[in-house]
Amino acid sequence: MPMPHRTQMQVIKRRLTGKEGSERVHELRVILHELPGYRNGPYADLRKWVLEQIEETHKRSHAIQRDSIAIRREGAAQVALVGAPNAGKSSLLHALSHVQIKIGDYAFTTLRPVAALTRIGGILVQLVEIPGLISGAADDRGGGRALLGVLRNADAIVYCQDISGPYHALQDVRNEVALAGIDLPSILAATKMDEANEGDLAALQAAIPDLPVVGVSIIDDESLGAFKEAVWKLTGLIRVYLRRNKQVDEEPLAMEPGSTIIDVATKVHKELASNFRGARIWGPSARFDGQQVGRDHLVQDGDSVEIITW
Ligand SMILES: Nc1nc2c(ncn2[C@@H]2O[C@H](COP(=O)(O)OP(=O)(O)OP(=O)(O)O)[C@@H](O)[C@H]2O)c(=O)[nH]1
Ligand SMILES: [Mg+2]
Repeated sequence: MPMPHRTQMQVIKRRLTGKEGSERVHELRVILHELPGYRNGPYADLRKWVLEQIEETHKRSHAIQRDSIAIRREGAAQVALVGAPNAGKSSLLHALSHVQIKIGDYAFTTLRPVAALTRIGGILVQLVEIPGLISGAADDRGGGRALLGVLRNADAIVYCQDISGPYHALQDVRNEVALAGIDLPSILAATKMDEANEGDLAALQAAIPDLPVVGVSIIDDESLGAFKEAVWKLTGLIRVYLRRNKQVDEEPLAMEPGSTIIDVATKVHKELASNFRGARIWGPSARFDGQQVGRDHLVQDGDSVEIITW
């Protein structure tokens, strides 16, 4: 004999307290399964109520998702590609990673942020295309608030501008980013450079003097390489290569700016740091190859380090 339906309702509500989204839907389905399957009467009403709750929970979680889009952070840094529709953001993302993404010769081909990993000098950096930032985005036009929310979490911005296109759309986008109070290290990628005329790049730099401009074309590998290096510089991170048994590791470590030798040792292994006796260094921060340095020596991008232990 099932318990009285009024008590049952209380029990159900208690079971649902604090549960939202898929967790709530799961619990509701379990409840539905447990309820006696009467077609009429209070238990039928209860079943109906549970079914409605499932529906409503779905609706609610979709509404929440529309307002905030989550991009899972991966890699050593997250760099956003931002620009007017059709500027070539997806094309860059595609050229620099293995992501399958729609590319179209029209505005708003991409509707939601898309993330992809690219390897720069052995370190993975996450690129995120932020599409559809239009005038009024900061006031949530075109779902702009959620898009700006993703942008706010990035470490840096690459603005994209079609080298042959008008500049005003980019100015609109920058305006929205400024209105949203987002201020991140930024550069400007002049895209589709294979279609540029002489003087275009200089004209763009003159029109937008506050952002360093780097030209890029997806059909020119050299320009893609230079673009990646510019993205790396933008992250501010430092690549440090370890030397072990006279061999230099192929994969560098990504260190925060201001890191010292002991930070490098700690990143490799806590034990290496606690047994630290000294280090030898090669590269930009070394006065000469193999210079002996102490734990507080500041490393620079491109250094290689041999840690000496007790
Ligand atoms: N010639 C040339 N065309 C390019 C280059 N990069 C992109 N395009 C073209 O520019 C158009 C737009 O490219 P997308 O990558 O879809 O642009 P998007 O900025 O992602 O556009 P939305 O997602 O609509 O905001 C497509 O027709 C691409 O083929 C390039 O380096 N050279
Ligand atoms: Mg796109």
